[in-house]
Amino acid sequence: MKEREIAELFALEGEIESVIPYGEGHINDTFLVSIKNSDNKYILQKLNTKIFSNYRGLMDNILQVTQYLRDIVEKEKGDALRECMTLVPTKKGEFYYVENNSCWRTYIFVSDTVVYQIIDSPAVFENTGEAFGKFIARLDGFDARSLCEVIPNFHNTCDRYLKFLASVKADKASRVKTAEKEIEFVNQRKDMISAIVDALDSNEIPLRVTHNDTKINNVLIDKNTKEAICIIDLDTIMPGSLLYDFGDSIRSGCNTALEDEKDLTKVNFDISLYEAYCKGFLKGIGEKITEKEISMLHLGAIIITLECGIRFLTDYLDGDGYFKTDYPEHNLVRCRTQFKLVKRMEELSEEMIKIANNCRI
Ligand code: ADP
Ligand code: GN1
Ligand code: MG
Repeated sequence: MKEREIAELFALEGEIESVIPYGEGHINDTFLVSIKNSDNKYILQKLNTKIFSNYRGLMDNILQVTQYLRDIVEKEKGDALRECMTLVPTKKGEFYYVENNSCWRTYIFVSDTVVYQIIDSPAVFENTGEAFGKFIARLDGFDARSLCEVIPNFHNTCDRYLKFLASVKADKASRVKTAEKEIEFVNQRKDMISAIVDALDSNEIPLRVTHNDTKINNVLIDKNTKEAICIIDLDTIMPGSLLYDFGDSIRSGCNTALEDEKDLTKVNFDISLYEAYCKGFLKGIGEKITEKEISMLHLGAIIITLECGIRFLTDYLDGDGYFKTDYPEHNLVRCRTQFKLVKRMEELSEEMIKIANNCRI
């Protein structure tokens, strides 16, 4: 069935006008559904079931978490339809539709919002930090054991490194010779790769319910107030470390260029944006963060950026089966931007530590 016919299966209010591709995600297929003579809109998504093979567990996680957050927002007299993702059931009353191993779902579209691919204002980034900090704080009381691990070892940087080494060895797509510098960059950093995994294993930092994909285009910003009102892309919510959540927003938001910018002179790390995000994040999470976590925030940013670069590089070496690509070197280009950011953050790490300390409340 085509996406329009799929959209017809959901309990939408009104008659469908159009269903068009939407967004810039690397994994799922997203469509905007417009309704005739109405401002109502919906987001229809086809999950990538090759990546999310346990899509039933994934949808169950989302249902539980969105319900939990909705209750909190309602208690705080907020506007749950704008501040929480709302799944629309099918006409048969199910929250997703499965056909030929494809899984489709529909959310209410939150209108009058924008997403940023590049952050151009510290105020917006501070608001983004506050929203993600609050997200983790709100889920502090949620029982992590009731969530399934959607992608096992998703942010296990050690495991990502081992998979990378295996891909280098296999050289499936005969691309190793075109990425020697990048491979060397990773190997030079093998000693820092385990820092977060070790801290979790030794209980120095807590395992929490985290988002795990906190890049800047996964938060909706109110067009008028510029507040970060709704956190989206909930597919990877599962137990994890807040250091990765903090770090992934920094990786994407402090980059002065796009993730796939070919001209590396345009790729820089904006430390004033780092400060803005720290301020917002620490305000949003309040007293739920531990001292140890604060002392490791800069490491969260460096390690997730390295991890993301390793993932792009591994996918390049494997022949591009995971991330959507537009041309053969796309993943290598993405990997290079990440490694440039890692290098800049390493140079700035003392300053990053000071900033986090000064921003504590
Ligand atoms: P992906 O997993 O592929 O990144 P997302 O769930 O992040 O997919 O959605 C892709 C884009 O669709 C987002 O960046 C955002 O622009 C838009 N979007 C998703 N959900 C909503 C929503 N409920 N309201 C408004 N826009 C949305
Ligand atoms: C993917 O779906 P999207 O585009 O928000 C990926 C993230 C990466 C990101 C890099 C499930 O996120 O882990 O950090 O690309 N999501 C998954 O841009 O692998
Ligand atoms: Mg997304």
